[in-house]
Amino acid sequence: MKLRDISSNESNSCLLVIDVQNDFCPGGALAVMHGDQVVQPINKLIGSFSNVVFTQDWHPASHSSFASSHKGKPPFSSVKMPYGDQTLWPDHCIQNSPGAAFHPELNTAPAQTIIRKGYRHEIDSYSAFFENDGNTPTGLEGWLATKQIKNIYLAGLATDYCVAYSALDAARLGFTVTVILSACRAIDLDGSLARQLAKMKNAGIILVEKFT
Ligand code: VGL
Ligand code: ZN
Repeated sequence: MKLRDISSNESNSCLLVIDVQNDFCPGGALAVMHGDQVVQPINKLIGSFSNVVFTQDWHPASHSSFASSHKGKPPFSSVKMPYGDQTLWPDHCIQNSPGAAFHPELNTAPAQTIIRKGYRHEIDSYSAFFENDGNTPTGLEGWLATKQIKNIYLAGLATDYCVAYSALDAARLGFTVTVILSACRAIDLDGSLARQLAKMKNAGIILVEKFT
């Protein structure tokens, strides 16, 4: 089957654009290499979908996922939280800060809803569906269900964190999931990109370079 045979502009498909925010782009607090290069491909993709949802990493100051909240712990080290291991990050995407804003060239107008995540002090949320305890819902599943959406296409930042966690949760929930890799960029911490790509493949997620 050719990829173009999958009709993305059908009402049962949704493009999920993950965390295309200033702090994940060059010059930002948690810059992903070439993170800004996803903007133009995503703007193009948006035109092919009749349903578009954005996510926004949205932390309070002193969030528990920030290394600065853990004395003696450097960024990119890890701590045990009640819900499991948590990587510690530089302070990023603080609510209402310029770093938390979407990239200025991202076409956000078509967004039907914007899911904010990581807004509770004690818990991080990589996935657009569940917080990092794997259990607390963001509400996105219900939104998609009431719209009768079955197919999810993902693009954004970062491939190996918020995109992968969202894709894996979507697959677990029974959606047909496609990740458009040319519209994603990765953090790649200690081999995380290869690990997460393998995990996604194993979960039956369709990984494509391009969407045409
Ligand atoms: C993300 C680390 C921390 C992401 C968010 O959007 O992939 N990564 N917060
Ligand atoms: Zn974050």
